[in-house]
Amino acid sequence: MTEPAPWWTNAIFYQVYPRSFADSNGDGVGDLDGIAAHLDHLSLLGVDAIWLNPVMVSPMADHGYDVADPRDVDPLFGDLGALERLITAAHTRNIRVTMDLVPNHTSSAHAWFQEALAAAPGSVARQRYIFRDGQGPDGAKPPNNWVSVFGGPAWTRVADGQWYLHLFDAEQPDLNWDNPEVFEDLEKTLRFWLDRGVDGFRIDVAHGMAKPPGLPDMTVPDLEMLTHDDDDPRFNHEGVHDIHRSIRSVLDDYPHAVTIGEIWVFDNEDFAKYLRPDELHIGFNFRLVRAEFDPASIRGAIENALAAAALADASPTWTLSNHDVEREVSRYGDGVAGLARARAMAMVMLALPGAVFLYNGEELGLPNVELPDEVLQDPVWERSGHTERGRDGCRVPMPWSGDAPPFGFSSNPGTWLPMPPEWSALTVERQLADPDSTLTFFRTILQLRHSTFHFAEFDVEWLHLRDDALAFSSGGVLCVLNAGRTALALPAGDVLAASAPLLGGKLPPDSAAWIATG
Ligand code: TEU
Repeated sequence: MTEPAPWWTNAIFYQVYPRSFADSNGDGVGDLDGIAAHLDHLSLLGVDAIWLNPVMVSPMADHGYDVADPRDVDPLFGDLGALERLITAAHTRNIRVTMDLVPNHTSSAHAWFQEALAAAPGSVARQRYIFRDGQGPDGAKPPNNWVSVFGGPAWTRVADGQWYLHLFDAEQPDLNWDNPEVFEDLEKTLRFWLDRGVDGFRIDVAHGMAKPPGLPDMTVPDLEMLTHDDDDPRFNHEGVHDIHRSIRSVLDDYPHAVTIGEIWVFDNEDFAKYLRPDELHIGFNFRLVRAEFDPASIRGAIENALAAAALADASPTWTLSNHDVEREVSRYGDGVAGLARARAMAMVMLALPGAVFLYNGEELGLPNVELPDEVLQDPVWERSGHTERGRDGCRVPMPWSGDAPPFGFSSNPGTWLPMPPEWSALTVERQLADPDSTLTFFRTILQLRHSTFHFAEFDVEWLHLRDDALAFSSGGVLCVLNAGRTALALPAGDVLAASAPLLGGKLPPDSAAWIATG
């Protein structure tokens, strides 16, 4: 008998950015009890799992990606009890809970880093991080020319003259993964959460961690920030695969749990290495996020993502947005066209075999928000010398109900990021009552994905209708996207759903439809 496919194979994951989902205690920041109180929303959507961004103890220099204690919950979000209640409540609804894990770096407030600062150069405490002497006669120049992903140098000098490496904020020192203590500690963290019932981890910067011996200079040190290039020596070093093998050896004790790598690697063979049978289960493929609203670009992204996963015999994954990228409504042009295209792309994504990741607010058609300078919080804003606005615009809290901010997100009008008054038209409450809303649309297509698609393999068959259209079938459904300027005649068949009303039986521009093929 063949083993049944693991639960995550074609699962719908819903990413909850805890700061922005729901605030239960009126401090203006979302929290764990807030999430637990809104599980109805997730049941209504019919999602299979939550991916929870970091909720561990953190000074929040990078909103939780700077972890000071990886085995406890930050009081801003609640406590361990609140997390356990959330896991139990989600499980009762058949929703699994996966958590973020941040193995590349810690917070500078972590006890290890504080110990390292107090210790002498060359000490055991310093060897948990990447401390080096500087260059030049007095060591006043950084050890190499690496830049931080958030802008500025990737090195910060400490009082005794040594420098430490941080690929992100200065408050996120990179761990030294050549030191066995680092994995020993991660193993404790993995078991700590798995023993509390979590169903797996999204692994932050899964292509980071290992650093090339000798830390050679970058050839393009002025790499535009927040871009990803496969020739970048800061990431995707061969040694990272041993780390993933060690992580997997622990996960194999918990066969219900999944590991999902955040892998900003674009070469298909390099990407597939992360998904070998003894490494990660699945990995984020970011090609669809990068694709233009253009049939050739979208098809290229899909074909490459399928090919990369197939090389490792792993499930493909699909995502259009997350807490790091501009929301797709805005990427596709904002306004009416941006929303129409985002809805159409949701149908493209949900017609594909593999695991799908939705980001909270995507189901409401939220656009990115242009925030005023004085409220920006992403470290990118400061570190880039105010040249990059950062990622706050895609992290504005969820509008739940009512006619004015904070729209039921909090009892406190001083939400951590301000909410636009015009979101009164986009609240969950308003959209639930409207049969034509984006939320109703998402409920329909998510339900159809569960009931109608029969994905046996990760096969996609392409059909050419018109140069400005995309058409493929998978799991017994044909998906047609019209990216052109004129209405498109649809192939014969039962139209199961469309992202916009058909015009005399034709598919309007900037929309998509699903047709039953058997
Ligand atoms: O992101 C890793 C990463 O490479 C990001 O720099 C990403 O490229 C950028 O945000 C633009 O898309 C992860 C987390 O998702 C991010 O939120 C953290 O800030 C970062 O790691 C550091 O932990």
